[in-house]
Amino acid sequence: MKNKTIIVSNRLPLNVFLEDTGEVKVSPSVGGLATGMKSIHQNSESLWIGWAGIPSDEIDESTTKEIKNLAYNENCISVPLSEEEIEEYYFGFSNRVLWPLFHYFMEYVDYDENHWKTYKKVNEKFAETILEYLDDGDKVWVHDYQLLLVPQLIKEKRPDVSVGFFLHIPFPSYEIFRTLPWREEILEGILGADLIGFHTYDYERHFISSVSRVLHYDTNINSIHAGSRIIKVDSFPMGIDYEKFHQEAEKQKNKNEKTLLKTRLEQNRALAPDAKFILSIDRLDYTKGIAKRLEALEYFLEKYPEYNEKVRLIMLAVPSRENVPQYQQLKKEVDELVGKINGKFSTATWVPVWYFYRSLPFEELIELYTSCEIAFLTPIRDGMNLVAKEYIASRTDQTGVLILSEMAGVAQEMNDALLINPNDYNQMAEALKTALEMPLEEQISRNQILQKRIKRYNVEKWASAFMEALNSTTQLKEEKLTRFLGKSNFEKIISKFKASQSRIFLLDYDGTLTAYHKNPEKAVPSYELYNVLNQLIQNQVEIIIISGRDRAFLDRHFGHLPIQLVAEHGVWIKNSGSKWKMSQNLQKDWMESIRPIIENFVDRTPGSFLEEKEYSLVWHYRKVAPGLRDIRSNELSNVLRGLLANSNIAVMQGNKVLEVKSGSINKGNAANAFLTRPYDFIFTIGDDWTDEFMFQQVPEHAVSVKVGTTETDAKYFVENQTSVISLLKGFLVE
Ligand code: GDG
Repeated sequence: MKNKTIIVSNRLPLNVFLEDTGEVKVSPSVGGLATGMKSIHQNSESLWIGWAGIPSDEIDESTTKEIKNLAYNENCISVPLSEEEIEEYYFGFSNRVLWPLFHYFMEYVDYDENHWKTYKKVNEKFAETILEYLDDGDKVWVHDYQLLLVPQLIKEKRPDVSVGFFLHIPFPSYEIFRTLPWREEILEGILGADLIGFHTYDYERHFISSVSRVLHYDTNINSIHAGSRIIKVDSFPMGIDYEKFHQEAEKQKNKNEKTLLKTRLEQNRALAPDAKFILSIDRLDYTKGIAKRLEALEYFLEKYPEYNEKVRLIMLAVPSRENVPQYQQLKKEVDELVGKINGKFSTATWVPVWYFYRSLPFEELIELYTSCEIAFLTPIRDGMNLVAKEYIASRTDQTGVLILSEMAGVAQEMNDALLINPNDYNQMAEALKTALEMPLEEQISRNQILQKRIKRYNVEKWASAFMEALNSTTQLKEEKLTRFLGKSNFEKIISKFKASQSRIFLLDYDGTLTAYHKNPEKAVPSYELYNVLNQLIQNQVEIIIISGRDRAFLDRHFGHLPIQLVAEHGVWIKNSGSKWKMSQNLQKDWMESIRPIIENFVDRTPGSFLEEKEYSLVWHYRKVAPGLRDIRSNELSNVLRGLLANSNIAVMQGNKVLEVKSGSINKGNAANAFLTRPYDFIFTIGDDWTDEFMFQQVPEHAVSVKVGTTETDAKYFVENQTSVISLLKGFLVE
């Protein structure tokens, strides 16, 4: 059987109707997501998991079964949810916490511990259903803010499965996100995915910043290192089914029979042929800026009275989330504003706002798109805003002006629209005037550019780009798997170890034999570590600890053992029972001039400090705020490299440290100093950039192991520091 893709969203792409007779009717819905996924449905087997839209306690068992069967015919699996679950998971946590918070409406957020519990429970329910239908080799693509915990719930049970997650709404900045009481769980939930997609780079950036600040994971431009896993983060601006909109608009041009809406629109046009229609379409949602849009229109009509009777706002507000108090309040506010504006400006032959509070069939939606000379879309925040793309796609003659909020994700792709700040009435009023007066040639030239992009990067491209990116994370994983030092790779190594006569282990200390600690003095060896080192020694293993630490620290913790020590990356060497020796003649005079530069960075960078070793200076910046961390470490590294360009002093970037020291000193040279005898088993392990010198310089037959999953010259890798001791113990098994 072909591998399948499991698509998961809160709602199934189905309309389920219960007839008065009790008969159930199911028809596929034609929303943007369903269209986008069509190609994935067709190219591979696919299953869609979600709620069918009817609370399970409102229907009897046989109806539930019937819905299930009918949904299955459409390749859909329905997750039954009770009225209470919908109330608390969907209207509660999703739409009274996540939706307002992620759209920066903090004052609307209503935390309720029970709603959170139900959110978790429903996410678990979704995950259980997915796991039930999941076969080896399947991929899972989870959608949107109602299901943030699902990726992790899948990954925990099935780490082998590739999971993608796409967020359709904005991801807010860290300063907003950090206020969420369950911020860690939410982030960990999303991070169960191998690929996380957003509409824009800004949302991606905000997400990565929250992960690094809340969870302290290492992050890169578009990847996150969470323990052993590398998670890809990227932006995929969602497109529309361009041809569907364009063709319907084209079809309507040549059609004789008209809908009532179209007839009325034309009659109005005939009454005032030079008046223009301004379109506004959204779900009635406080994020869409509907009230401010009306106020901007009022301001415009006052400021430019010559446009009275020359414009009409046709406003379609689709009922949405009527159970949530803020939506009821907004409905009232909009009703009142429309009444106020119409009352204030209407004449015997003209009403400035035509207001529809309902949803329209697709055909009429297109009629609105094609009949209105201007689209006035002014969300306060919007993940993307597909209406903007649909309006442009429907303008077959390429006329029309799009006024668009710069706060909508779509604005980043639509520079040729008139971009406005939805909080600036004056700018919005001026944009209306510009739009009303814009020459046709300019409208056409702007729309040509817009159409070209929307046509090319349509919803199918969006879905396939996401799936391709998810597939490439899978390939990456497979490639990595061959170098992972798991059971099978270790078996090969241990047989060589057992057969060997002379054995040497070159071990890094921080991040390898012990975990990092905010205070380096507290990163001390555990009892377990001493134990395993002692046993290795008894097994005729020669042990060398090669560290960046100073002599005193290594003496304090390892001086009593019959092992050899290397301090300061190779400046000092100590054979067991002897004194410390310098590995070569080193200069110190450069330190005088470099010290004040680093001290200056310490003063300017809270959380950083300078460690002075005998022959090196180390700037530690682990505790510096992420973001500032990268800026300052790059800056200092550039300054120092510039100053030291013609000397043999090198600047080395370690794990959250910058070390300045003699260029000929590195762990590779230090390791080689011990490899004078022909050892038949050489083992070396380290976690850091500085350990790469060892991996590069040890002989070909050596077993080199990197701790962590970043790029390395080592032959193998283990997931993290916690697996190192058990790896070493593996050599002790008889
Ligand atoms: C979320 C994010 C993001 C509207 N009225 C009617 C109707 N519609 C259709 C439109 C459009 C869709 O609904 C609305 O999509 P938007 O993107 O504008 O907004 P949200 O519903 O808030 O969607 C948003 C989106 O997810 C996708 O990721 O862009 O930012 O908030 O397709 O055509 N369709 C019909 N009758 C109507 O009356 N038939």
